Amino acid sequence: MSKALEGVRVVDMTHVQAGPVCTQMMAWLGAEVIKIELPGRGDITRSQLRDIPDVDSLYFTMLNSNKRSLTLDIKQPRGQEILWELLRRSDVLVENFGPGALDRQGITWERLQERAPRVVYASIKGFGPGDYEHAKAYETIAQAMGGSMSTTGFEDGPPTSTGAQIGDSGSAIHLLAAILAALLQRQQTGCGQRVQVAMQHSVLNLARVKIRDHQRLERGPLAEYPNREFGDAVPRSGNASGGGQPGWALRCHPGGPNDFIYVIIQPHVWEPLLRQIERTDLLGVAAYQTPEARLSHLDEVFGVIEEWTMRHTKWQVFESFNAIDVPCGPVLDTKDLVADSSLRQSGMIVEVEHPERGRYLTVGCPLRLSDSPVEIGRSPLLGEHSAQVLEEVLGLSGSEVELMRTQGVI
Ligand code: CAO
Repeated sequence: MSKALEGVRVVDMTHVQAGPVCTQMMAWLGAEVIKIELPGRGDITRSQLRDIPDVDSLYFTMLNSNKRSLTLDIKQPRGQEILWELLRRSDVLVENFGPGALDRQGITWERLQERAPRVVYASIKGFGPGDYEHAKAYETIAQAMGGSMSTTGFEDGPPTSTGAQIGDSGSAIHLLAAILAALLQRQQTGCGQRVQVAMQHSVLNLARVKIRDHQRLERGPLAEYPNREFGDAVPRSGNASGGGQPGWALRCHPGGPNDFIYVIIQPHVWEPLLRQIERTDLLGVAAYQTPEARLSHLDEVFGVIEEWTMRHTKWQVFESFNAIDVPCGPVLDTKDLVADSSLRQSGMIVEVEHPERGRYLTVGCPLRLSDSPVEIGRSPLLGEHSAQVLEEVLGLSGSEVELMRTQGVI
Protein backbone atom coordinates (compact mmCIF):
# COMPACT_ATOMS: atom_id res chain seq x y z
CA MET A 1 0.00 0.00 0.00
CA SER A 2 1.24 3.51 -0.74
CA LYS A 3 2.16 6.01 1.97
CA ALA A 4 0.87 9.56 2.43
CA LEU A 5 4.28 11.19 1.99
CA GLU A 6 5.66 8.83 -0.63
CA GLY A 7 7.91 10.71 -3.04
CA VAL A 8 8.77 13.42 -0.50
CA ARG A 9 12.53 13.53 0.14
CA VAL A 10 13.67 15.15 3.38
CA VAL A 11 17.19 16.36 4.12
CA ASP A 12 17.21 15.90 7.86
CA MET A 13 19.79 18.06 9.62
CA THR A 14 18.19 17.66 13.00
CA HIS A 15 19.70 16.63 16.30
CA VAL A 16 18.80 15.96 19.93
CA GLN A 17 14.98 15.67 20.31
CA ALA A 18 12.88 18.48 18.82
CA GLY A 19 13.96 18.09 15.19
CA PRO A 20 14.35 14.30 15.07
CA VAL A 21 10.81 13.72 16.36
CA CYS A 22 9.41 15.75 13.46
CA THR A 23 11.40 13.95 10.78
CA GLN A 24 10.69 10.56 12.38
CA MET A 25 6.98 11.28 11.94
CA MET A 26 7.61 12.26 8.33
CA ALA A 27 9.42 8.95 7.79
CA TRP A 28 6.52 7.08 9.40
CA LEU A 29 4.17 8.82 6.99
CA GLY A 30 6.26 7.55 4.09
CA ALA A 31 8.79 10.31 3.37
CA GLU A 32 12.34 9.36 2.43
CA VAL A 33 14.34 10.88 5.28
CA ILE A 34 18.10 11.25 4.90
CA LYS A 35 19.66 12.15 8.21
CA ILE A 36 22.91 14.08 7.76
CA GLU A 37 25.36 13.60 10.60
CA LEU A 38 28.81 14.77 11.54
CA PRO A 39 31.33 12.07 10.48
CA GLY A 40 32.77 10.11 13.40
CA ARG A 41 30.31 11.41 15.99
CA GLY A 42 26.83 11.80 14.55
CA ASP A 43 23.87 13.17 16.45
CA ILE A 44 25.09 13.82 19.99
CA THR A 45 22.29 11.70 21.41
CA ARG A 46 23.81 8.54 19.91
CA SER A 47 26.21 8.58 22.87
CA GLN A 48 24.05 10.32 25.51
CA LEU A 49 22.41 8.35 28.35
CA ARG A 50 23.83 5.09 27.00
CA ASP A 51 22.61 1.92 28.70
CA ILE A 52 24.92 -0.41 26.71
CA PRO A 53 28.57 0.56 26.10
CA ASP A 54 29.37 1.63 22.50
CA VAL A 55 25.82 0.99 21.28
CA ASP A 56 23.48 3.76 20.07
CA SER A 57 21.46 4.99 23.03
CA LEU A 58 17.71 4.51 23.38
CA TYR A 59 17.53 8.31 23.26
CA PHE A 60 18.74 8.10 19.66
CA THR A 61 17.10 4.87 18.56
CA MET A 62 13.64 5.93 19.76
CA LEU A 63 13.72 9.25 17.87
CA ASN A 64 15.33 8.29 14.58
CA SER A 65 13.65 5.17 13.25
CA ASN A 66 12.84 4.64 9.58
CA LYS A 67 15.57 7.09 8.49
CA ARG A 68 18.77 6.63 6.48
CA SER A 69 22.04 8.00 7.86
CA LEU A 70 24.54 9.85 5.69
CA THR A 71 27.67 11.20 7.37
CA LEU A 72 28.76 14.45 5.77
CA ASP A 73 31.07 17.19 6.97
CA ILE A 74 29.31 20.31 5.77
CA LYS A 75 32.25 22.48 6.84
CA GLN A 76 34.42 20.95 4.08
CA PRO A 77 33.92 22.37 0.55
CA ARG A 78 33.17 18.95 -0.96
CA GLY A 79 30.71 18.26 1.85
CA GLN A 80 28.92 21.53 1.09
CA GLU A 81 28.74 20.69 -2.62
CA ILE A 82 27.19 17.34 -1.81
CA LEU A 83 24.67 18.99 0.51
CA TRP A 84 23.59 21.43 -2.22
CA GLU A 85 23.29 18.60 -4.74
CA LEU A 86 21.08 16.73 -2.30
CA LEU A 87 18.96 19.80 -1.59
CA ARG A 88 18.37 20.31 -5.32
CA ARG A 89 16.90 16.82 -5.42
CA SER A 90 14.84 17.16 -2.24
CA ASP A 91 11.56 18.62 -1.06
CA VAL A 92 12.19 19.59 2.56
CA LEU A 93 15.16 20.68 4.67
CA VAL A 94 14.62 20.38 8.43
CA GLU A 95 17.10 21.61 11.05
CA ASN A 96 17.20 22.59 14.68
CA PHE A 97 20.75 23.82 15.24
CA GLY A 98 21.49 26.79 17.46
CA PRO A 99 20.59 30.21 15.99
CA GLY A 100 22.64 31.08 12.90
CA ALA A 101 24.52 27.74 12.68
CA LEU A 102 23.52 26.98 9.08
CA ASP A 103 23.79 30.64 8.01
CA ARG A 104 27.41 30.58 9.21
CA GLN A 105 28.05 27.78 6.72
CA GLY A 106 26.48 29.80 3.89
CA ILE A 107 23.32 27.70 3.90
CA THR A 108 20.83 30.55 3.97
CA TRP A 109 17.20 30.91 2.99
CA GLU A 110 18.20 33.37 0.25
CA ARG A 111 20.67 30.95 -1.35
CA LEU A 112 18.21 28.09 -1.01
CA GLN A 113 15.59 30.10 -2.90
CA GLU A 114 18.08 30.66 -5.71
CA ARG A 115 19.43 27.13 -5.92
CA ALA A 116 16.54 24.94 -4.83
CA PRO A 117 13.36 27.06 -4.92
CA ARG A 118 10.96 24.15 -4.40
CA VAL A 119 12.50 23.23 -1.06
CA VAL A 120 10.53 23.90 2.12
CA TYR A 121 13.10 25.10 4.67
CA ALA A 122 11.88 24.25 8.16
CA SER A 123 13.55 25.15 11.46
CA ILE A 124 12.97 24.85 15.16
CA LYS A 125 14.62 27.43 17.38
CA GLY A 126 14.13 28.23 21.03
CA PHE A 127 12.57 31.61 20.35
CA GLY A 128 10.96 33.74 17.68
CA PRO A 129 12.12 37.15 16.46
CA GLY A 130 12.84 39.57 19.29
CA ASP A 131 14.92 39.85 22.43
CA TYR A 132 15.62 36.14 22.86
CA GLU A 133 16.17 35.07 19.26
CA HIS A 134 19.90 34.45 19.63
CA ALA A 135 19.53 32.22 22.69
CA LYS A 136 19.83 28.45 22.63
CA ALA A 137 17.08 26.39 24.24
CA TYR A 138 16.38 22.98 25.66
CA GLU A 139 13.07 21.40 26.66
CA THR A 140 12.79 22.77 30.16
CA ILE A 141 13.89 26.25 29.13
CA ALA A 142 10.93 26.33 26.75
CA GLN A 143 8.66 25.05 29.54
CA ALA A 144 10.00 27.77 31.82
CA MET A 145 9.51 30.54 29.26
CA GLY A 146 6.30 29.32 27.64
CA GLY A 147 4.02 29.49 30.69
CA SER A 148 4.10 25.82 31.64
CA MET A 149 6.45 25.75 34.65
CA SER A 150 4.89 28.68 36.49
CA THR A 151 1.46 27.04 36.25
CA THR A 152 2.52 23.43 36.98
CA GLY A 153 2.87 21.94 40.46
CA PHE A 154 1.29 22.78 43.77
CA GLU A 155 0.77 26.24 45.22
CA ASP A 156 3.24 25.68 48.06
CA GLY A 157 5.92 24.09 45.87
CA PRO A 158 8.35 25.44 43.25
CA PRO A 159 7.59 25.84 39.53
CA THR A 160 7.65 22.32 38.09
CA SER A 161 8.46 20.82 34.71
CA THR A 162 6.17 18.21 33.16
CA GLY A 163 7.28 14.71 32.16
CA ALA A 164 5.77 15.09 28.70
CA GLN A 165 8.28 16.81 26.44
CA ILE A 166 6.05 19.62 25.30
CA GLY A 167 8.96 21.90 24.35
CA ASP A 168 10.78 19.39 22.18
CA SER A 169 8.24 16.85 20.97
CA GLY A 170 5.48 19.47 21.16
CA SER A 171 7.46 21.75 18.82
CA ALA A 172 8.14 18.80 16.54
CA ILE A 173 4.44 18.22 16.03
CA HIS A 174 3.81 21.90 15.39
CA LEU A 175 6.62 21.87 12.82
CA LEU A 176 5.19 18.79 11.14
CA ALA A 177 1.83 20.54 10.70
CA ALA A 178 3.56 23.60 9.23
CA ILE A 179 5.69 21.55 6.81
CA LEU A 180 2.66 19.62 5.55
CA ALA A 181 0.78 22.88 5.00
CA ALA A 182 3.77 24.31 3.09
CA LEU A 183 3.94 21.19 0.91
CA LEU A 184 0.23 21.56 0.14
CA GLN A 185 0.66 25.23 -0.72
CA ARG A 186 3.57 24.32 -2.99
CA GLN A 187 1.14 22.38 -5.15
CA GLN A 188 -0.39 25.76 -6.07
CA THR A 189 2.64 28.04 -6.06
CA GLY A 190 5.36 25.66 -7.18
CA CYS A 191 7.62 27.23 -4.54
CA GLY A 192 8.93 26.16 -1.18
CA GLN A 193 8.76 28.52 1.76
CA ARG A 194 10.47 29.29 5.06
CA VAL A 195 8.79 27.47 7.95
CA GLN A 196 9.75 28.30 11.52
CA VAL A 197 8.56 27.12 14.90
CA ALA A 198 9.84 28.49 18.21
CA MET A 199 9.80 26.18 21.21
CA GLN A 200 8.59 28.99 23.47
CA HIS A 201 5.67 29.59 21.09
CA SER A 202 4.74 25.91 20.97
CA VAL A 203 4.65 25.66 24.76
CA LEU A 204 2.61 28.86 24.99
CA ASN A 205 0.17 27.43 22.46
CA LEU A 206 -0.16 24.32 24.62
CA ALA A 207 -0.56 26.50 27.73
CA ARG A 208 -3.25 28.60 26.01
CA VAL A 209 -5.82 27.90 28.76
CA LYS A 210 -3.56 29.59 31.32
CA ILE A 211 -3.70 32.84 29.34
CA ARG A 212 -7.49 32.36 29.28
CA ASP A 213 -7.41 32.15 33.08
CA HIS A 214 -5.05 35.12 33.35
CA GLN A 215 -7.70 37.31 31.75
CA ARG A 216 -10.47 35.80 33.86
CA LEU A 217 -8.37 36.51 36.95
CA GLU A 218 -8.53 40.21 36.16
CA ARG A 219 -12.28 39.96 36.82
CA GLY A 220 -12.08 38.02 40.07
CA PRO A 221 -10.89 34.80 41.73
CA LEU A 222 -10.90 31.56 39.75
CA ALA A 223 -13.61 29.62 41.52
CA GLU A 224 -12.68 26.22 40.08
CA TYR A 225 -9.06 26.47 41.26
CA PRO A 226 -8.21 24.81 44.59
CA ASN A 227 -6.33 27.99 45.61
CA ARG A 228 -7.92 30.35 48.11
CA GLU A 229 -5.77 33.41 47.51
CA PHE A 230 -4.87 34.89 44.14
CA GLY A 231 -2.20 37.36 43.10
CA ASP A 232 -1.85 39.02 39.72
CA ALA A 233 -0.76 35.90 37.77
CA VAL A 234 -2.34 32.48 37.35
CA PRO A 235 -1.13 30.27 40.22
CA ARG A 236 -0.13 26.60 40.20
CA SER A 237 -3.31 24.62 40.67
CA GLY A 238 -2.09 21.15 41.56
CA ASN A 239 -4.23 18.52 39.88
CA ALA A 240 -7.22 20.70 39.01
CA SER A 241 -8.64 19.78 35.63
CA GLY A 242 -8.12 23.12 33.93
CA GLY A 243 -11.43 22.69 32.10
CA GLY A 244 -15.07 23.50 32.73
CA GLN A 245 -15.69 20.34 34.75
CA PRO A 246 -13.87 19.86 38.05
CA GLY A 247 -11.44 16.97 38.48
CA TRP A 248 -8.85 15.69 40.93
CA ALA A 249 -6.45 12.77 41.41
CA LEU A 250 -7.82 10.54 44.17
CA ARG A 251 -5.90 8.02 46.25
CA CYS A 252 -6.63 4.31 45.76
CA HIS A 253 -5.81 1.05 47.49
CA PRO A 254 -3.11 -0.03 48.42
CA GLY A 255 -1.65 3.48 48.56
CA GLY A 256 1.49 3.14 46.40
CA PRO A 257 3.07 6.20 44.74
CA ASN A 258 0.90 5.82 41.62
CA ASP A 259 -2.20 4.31 43.19
CA PHE A 260 -4.35 7.22 42.09
CA ILE A 261 -7.24 7.69 39.73
CA TYR A 262 -8.17 10.96 38.08
CA VAL A 263 -11.90 11.60 38.31
CA ILE A 264 -13.97 14.29 36.58
CA ILE A 265 -17.40 15.19 37.89
CA GLN A 266 -19.79 15.98 35.06
CA PRO A 267 -23.05 17.43 36.43
CA HIS A 268 -25.22 14.60 35.08
CA VAL A 269 -23.09 11.83 36.62
CA TRP A 270 -23.14 13.24 40.15
CA GLU A 271 -26.21 11.35 41.35
CA PRO A 272 -25.20 7.96 39.88
CA LEU A 273 -21.74 8.55 41.37
CA LEU A 274 -23.20 9.08 44.86
CA ARG A 275 -25.12 5.84 44.49
CA GLN A 276 -22.03 3.98 43.29
CA ILE A 277 -19.98 5.09 46.29
CA GLU A 278 -22.90 4.37 48.64
CA ARG A 279 -23.43 7.97 49.71
CA THR A 280 -27.12 8.31 48.93
CA ASP A 281 -27.35 10.26 52.19
CA LEU A 282 -25.96 13.24 50.23
CA LEU A 283 -28.67 13.11 47.54
CA GLY A 284 -30.66 16.31 47.80
CA VAL A 285 -28.26 17.98 50.26
CA ALA A 286 -28.05 21.59 49.06
CA ALA A 287 -24.26 21.99 49.46
CA TYR A 288 -23.68 18.99 47.18
CA GLN A 289 -26.58 19.23 44.77
CA THR A 290 -25.52 21.58 41.99
CA PRO A 291 -22.16 22.23 40.29
CA GLU A 292 -22.25 25.82 41.62
CA ALA A 293 -22.86 24.63 45.18
CA ARG A 294 -20.02 22.09 44.95
CA LEU A 295 -17.56 24.59 43.47
CA SER A 296 -16.94 26.41 46.76
CA HIS A 297 -15.81 23.23 48.58
CA LEU A 298 -14.42 20.92 45.88
CA ASP A 299 -11.80 19.53 48.26
CA GLU A 300 -14.57 18.13 50.50
CA VAL A 301 -16.55 16.89 47.51
CA PHE A 302 -13.54 14.96 46.19
CA GLY A 303 -12.79 13.86 49.76
CA VAL A 304 -16.17 12.12 49.87
CA ILE A 305 -15.34 10.18 46.70
CA GLU A 306 -11.83 9.44 47.91
CA GLU A 307 -13.13 7.76 51.07
CA TRP A 308 -14.52 5.16 48.66
CA THR A 309 -11.65 5.00 46.13
CA MET A 310 -9.15 4.37 48.94
CA ARG A 311 -10.89 1.09 49.63
CA HIS A 312 -10.49 -0.10 46.01
CA THR A 313 -7.64 -0.45 43.51
CA LYS A 314 -7.37 2.09 40.71
CA TRP A 315 -8.46 -0.59 38.21
CA GLN A 316 -11.51 -1.53 40.28
CA VAL A 317 -12.48 2.14 40.47
CA PHE A 318 -11.91 2.53 36.72
CA GLU A 319 -14.25 -0.36 35.98
CA SER A 320 -16.85 0.67 38.50
CA PHE A 321 -16.97 4.35 37.46
CA ASN A 322 -16.90 3.56 33.76
CA ALA A 323 -19.95 1.37 34.29
CA ILE A 324 -21.89 4.54 35.18
CA ASP A 325 -20.13 6.74 32.59
CA VAL A 326 -17.97 8.76 34.96
CA PRO A 327 -14.89 10.05 33.07
CA CYS A 328 -11.85 8.78 34.96
CA GLY A 329 -8.36 7.40 34.38
CA PRO A 330 -5.96 5.47 36.61
CA VAL A 331 -2.48 6.99 36.90
CA LEU A 332 -0.31 4.59 34.90
CA ASP A 333 3.39 4.35 35.70
CA THR A 334 5.96 3.39 33.07
CA LYS A 335 5.81 -0.27 34.11
CA ASP A 336 2.04 -0.27 33.60
CA LEU A 337 2.46 1.40 30.20
CA VAL A 338 5.01 -0.99 28.69
CA ALA A 339 2.92 -3.95 29.84
CA ASP A 340 -0.45 -2.53 28.73
CA SER A 341 -2.03 -4.98 26.31
CA SER A 342 -4.19 -2.39 24.55
CA LEU A 343 -1.13 -0.21 23.86
CA ARG A 344 0.64 -3.29 22.46
CA GLN A 345 -2.37 -4.21 20.35
CA SER A 346 -2.72 -0.71 18.93
CA GLY A 347 0.98 -0.53 18.07
CA MET A 348 1.78 2.28 20.49
CA ILE A 349 4.32 0.18 22.36
CA VAL A 350 6.33 -1.82 19.83
CA GLU A 351 9.41 -4.01 19.82
CA VAL A 352 12.07 -3.35 17.22
CA GLU A 353 15.15 -5.37 16.29
CA HIS A 354 18.46 -3.48 16.15
CA PRO A 355 21.69 -5.03 14.77
CA GLU A 356 23.83 -3.95 17.76
CA ARG A 357 21.33 -3.53 20.58
CA GLY A 358 19.06 -6.48 19.94
CA ARG A 359 15.37 -5.99 20.70
CA TYR A 360 14.18 -2.77 22.26
CA LEU A 361 10.87 -1.11 22.96
CA THR A 362 9.80 2.07 21.32
CA VAL A 363 6.70 4.23 21.28
CA GLY A 364 4.76 3.89 18.04
CA CYS A 365 3.03 6.46 15.87
CA PRO A 366 -0.12 8.06 17.29
CA LEU A 367 -1.27 9.14 13.80
CA ARG A 368 -3.55 6.60 12.14
CA LEU A 369 -4.29 6.96 8.42
CA SER A 370 -6.42 4.26 6.83
CA ASP A 371 -4.57 4.50 3.51
CA SER A 372 -1.08 5.04 4.89
CA PRO A 373 -0.16 2.33 7.37
CA VAL A 374 2.87 2.98 9.56
CA GLU A 375 5.54 0.33 10.01
CA ILE A 376 7.95 1.19 12.80
CA GLY A 377 11.49 0.31 11.70
CA ARG A 378 14.80 0.69 13.47
CA SER A 379 17.16 3.65 13.58
CA PRO A 380 20.19 3.65 11.25
CA LEU A 381 23.76 3.08 12.39
CA LEU A 382 26.03 6.09 11.96
CA GLY A 383 26.72 6.51 8.24
CA GLU A 384 25.03 3.20 7.44
CA HIS A 385 23.58 4.54 4.21
CA SER A 386 26.30 6.99 3.13
CA ALA A 387 27.38 5.06 0.06
CA GLN A 388 23.83 4.02 -0.79
CA VAL A 389 22.48 7.59 -0.70
CA LEU A 390 25.40 9.10 -2.62
CA GLU A 391 25.25 6.47 -5.33
CA GLU A 392 21.47 6.20 -5.57
CA VAL A 393 20.41 9.82 -5.19
CA LEU A 394 23.43 11.66 -6.60
CA GLY A 395 24.71 8.99 -8.99
CA LEU A 396 28.27 9.07 -7.59
CA SER A 397 30.60 6.19 -8.35
CA GLY A 398 31.94 3.80 -5.74
CA SER A 399 35.47 5.20 -6.15
CA GLU A 400 34.26 8.80 -5.65
CA VAL A 401 32.54 7.70 -2.46
CA GLU A 402 35.68 5.92 -1.27
CA LEU A 403 37.78 9.02 -1.93
CA MET A 404 35.43 11.13 0.18
CA ARG A 405 35.65 8.57 2.92
CA THR A 406 39.45 8.72 3.00
CA GLN A 407 39.31 12.53 2.98
CA GLY A 408 36.94 12.52 5.97
CA VAL A 409 34.13 14.23 4.02
CA ILE A 410 31.73 11.41 4.83
N1 CAO B 1 29.13 18.87 9.54
C1 CAO B 1 29.83 19.84 10.11
N2 CAO B 1 29.40 20.58 11.15
C2 CAO B 1 28.19 20.25 11.65
C3 CAO B 1 27.40 19.24 11.13
C4 CAO B 1 27.91 18.52 10.03
N3 CAO B 1 27.24 17.52 9.46
N4 CAO B 1 26.24 19.17 11.82
C5 CAO B 1 26.31 20.12 12.76
N5 CAO B 1 27.49 20.79 12.66
C6 CAO B 1 27.94 21.92 13.45
C7 CAO B 1 27.12 23.16 13.16
O1 CAO B 1 27.53 23.79 11.97
C8 CAO B 1 27.43 23.96 14.41
O2 CAO B 1 28.72 24.48 14.31
P1 CAO B 1 29.12 25.98 14.84
O3 CAO B 1 28.84 25.97 16.31
O4 CAO B 1 30.58 26.08 14.51
O5 CAO B 1 28.25 26.95 14.11
C9 CAO B 1 27.42 22.86 15.46
O6 CAO B 1 27.73 21.65 14.80
C10 CAO B 1 26.06 22.71 16.13
O7 CAO B 1 25.82 23.83 16.85
P2 CAO B 1 24.59 23.96 17.89
O8 CAO B 1 24.65 25.35 18.41
O9 CAO B 1 23.32 23.57 17.25
O10 CAO B 1 24.96 22.84 18.98
P3 CAO B 1 25.02 22.92 20.56
O11 CAO B 1 25.28 21.52 20.98
O12 CAO B 1 25.98 23.95 21.04
O13 CAO B 1 23.55 23.37 21.00
C11 CAO B 1 21.15 23.19 21.18
C12 CAO B 1 22.50 22.44 21.11
C13 CAO B 1 20.06 22.14 21.16
C14 CAO B 1 21.09 24.01 22.47
C15 CAO B 1 21.02 24.11 19.95
O14 CAO B 1 21.20 23.35 18.78
C16 CAO B 1 19.68 24.84 19.86
O15 CAO B 1 19.41 25.79 20.58
N6 CAO B 1 18.82 24.41 18.90
C17 CAO B 1 17.58 25.07 18.63
C18 CAO B 1 16.54 24.74 19.66
C19 CAO B 1 16.33 23.27 19.80
O16 CAO B 1 16.01 22.56 18.88
N7 CAO B 1 16.48 22.79 21.03
C20 CAO B 1 15.99 21.47 21.39
C21 CAO B 1 17.01 20.49 21.45
S1 CAO B 1 16.28 19.03 22.08
O17 CAO B 1 16.24 19.25 23.70
